[in-house]
Amino acid sequence: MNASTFTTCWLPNDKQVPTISSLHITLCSQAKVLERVCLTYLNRLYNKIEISRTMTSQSEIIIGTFNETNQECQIEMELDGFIIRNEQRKTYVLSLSEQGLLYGTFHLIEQLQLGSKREDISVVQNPSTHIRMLNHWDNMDGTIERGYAGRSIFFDQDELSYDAKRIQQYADLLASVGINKISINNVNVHRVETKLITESKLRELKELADIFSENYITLYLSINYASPIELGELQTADPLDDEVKTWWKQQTKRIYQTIPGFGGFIVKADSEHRPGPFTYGRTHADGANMLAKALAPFGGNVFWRCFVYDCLQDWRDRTTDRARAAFDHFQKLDGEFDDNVILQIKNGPMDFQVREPVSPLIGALKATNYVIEFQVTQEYTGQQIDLCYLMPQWSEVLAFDTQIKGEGTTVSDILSGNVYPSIQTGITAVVNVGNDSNWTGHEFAQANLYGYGRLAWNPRLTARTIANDWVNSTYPSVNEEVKQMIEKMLMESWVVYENYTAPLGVGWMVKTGHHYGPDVNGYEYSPWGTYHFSDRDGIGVDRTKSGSNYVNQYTEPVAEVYEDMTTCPDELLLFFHHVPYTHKLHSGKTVIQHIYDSHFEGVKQVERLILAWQQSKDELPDDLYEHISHKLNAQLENAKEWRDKVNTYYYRVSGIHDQHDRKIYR
Ligand code: GCW
Repeated sequence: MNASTFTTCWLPNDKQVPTISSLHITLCSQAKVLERVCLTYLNRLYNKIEISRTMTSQSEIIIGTFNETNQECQIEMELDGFIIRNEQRKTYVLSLSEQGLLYGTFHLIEQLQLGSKREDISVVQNPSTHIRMLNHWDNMDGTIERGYAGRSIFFDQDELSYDAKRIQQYADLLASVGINKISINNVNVHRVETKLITESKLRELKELADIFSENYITLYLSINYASPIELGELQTADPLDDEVKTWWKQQTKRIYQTIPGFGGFIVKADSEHRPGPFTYGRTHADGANMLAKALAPFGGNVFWRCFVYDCLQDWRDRTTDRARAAFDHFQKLDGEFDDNVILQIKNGPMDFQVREPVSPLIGALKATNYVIEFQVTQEYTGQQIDLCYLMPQWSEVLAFDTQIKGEGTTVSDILSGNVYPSIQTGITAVVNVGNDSNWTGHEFAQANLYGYGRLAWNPRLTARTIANDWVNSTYPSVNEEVKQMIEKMLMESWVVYENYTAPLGVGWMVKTGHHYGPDVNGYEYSPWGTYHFSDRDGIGVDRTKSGSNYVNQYTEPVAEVYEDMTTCPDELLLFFHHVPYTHKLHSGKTVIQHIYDSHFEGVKQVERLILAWQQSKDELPDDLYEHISHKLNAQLENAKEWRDKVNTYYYRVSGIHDQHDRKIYR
């Protein structure tokens, strides 16, 4: 891997021509990272950078904590928040901590990159969430589970193998949007990866941990719940067994001896064939707390995933509903978890589909720490071949009103720790990065990585603001009109993707295994609990009182809204109800006509994206033009395949003609 073969994404790059003459920076803070960041990125915006350690009459930018700069902090600040203020032609970047100074410095760089005048920059920012994390699903053989951007940037051939320079740049990208925690290996911890917590591997990991920690990003590892057995040291992994407890305590102590700033463990237990406490008749609280107690003396945390469901379900069994599983397993354990256990809850009750309701577990846990888990990697949303900008989806999730404490109890309020104030909360996500030169496979998928960080920091930012900032920082030299076109492409893309894939919240219909492209009945008779129950009369899953009663996991009046077909939002209708094809939506269309219309429209929309892109050819760098054209053409093929398979399937089962008599294969 060659250090010069990757791009800097939204940070100023070395091709950029400096437009501003010179800049005098005074670094009152000793943090070495600040000097490096200024020299690397401000250097690309200014012809000449001078750095001094003490304030002089020349100082234009002064970076330091309130104490170091003798500036007053008049408002309440989070430790990692920052202030940028101008006084007598000097710009101060201020914080209570070095970490906050790094975020403030990156913010200043971004504002300058976006064209703001230094003297006009004035902000106070505090993050809404404490935990802003990324999870890699990288395997040590270099592959990435659900990765669509090349191979791992951390591992190869069962070894740790990375380009330190690239990792440093990655850490810069992440810190520039406020990410503060990272786990580097797949939650499915296989044989080789189980050894990551052993001594020789830990020594190798130390250097990697140091690169991240320079940017205030804490390193975590996914662990195998059955490690004591798999590493050949014990016969059991029973969390209540004294030998097991001692084993984990010793193992953890060794980890901290080698990597003092280690963050802790991510655990996927009793999920999709992974081992867990159920084997021993113990609860998930028993399992998580046992690990938490080993980590507690060192300040470490356990992220314990709630993606626990029966993946060996009999499709004939209509009493089991996978959507119920996380709530059924974890809600009853509320209050039983140690303080350093953080449950990790997927945003929806199923699995990162293009459209799902918000997981009812969010808000229902009142005395437990938790994070929501998003999927930046586009497993079910186009695999970084199809364009799908996910900020509109996540903003909707974060703004969802759970009504748990009356009207106005949004998901983001809960995750900010404002609803149950004493608990540690936040956001995590499965990342979309690999060793492709543009990091994310589809270059526009960088916007999902960037946007994830921005949204985790401030869930109230709009998807449009984030898209606008990303486009402007990433393509500073592209003309305004084209920038607006790219922004528009991003903003439409989620709905476009939804239009040509599974309709009205029913989900799945993907090819099995790799999950790209359509197979309407691919999962219909499988053990995975992912069905749409289409027959000649209708489609959808009855999750109301007359069905699985999943709706009852929501608080009133949310439950009632979903229970009642007349109030259930169209886009989630088939998630909650089984309806006849002739059922009329709020939009006035029948379900079957909606299926036809949205699938024809989805393909048209992709064609329009291609046309707009082609019309901008002259204004775009050749390599970017080619790269995106190639992706869009592949997306069009995929969209057509979805359109034709879904339309034909539903024409055949329903026998109902398209009102507009368009081409549906018989
Ligand atoms: O969506 C499913 C994926 C699995 C993944 C699992 C999980 C890491 O298909 O590949 O395993 O979710 O979240 O654990």
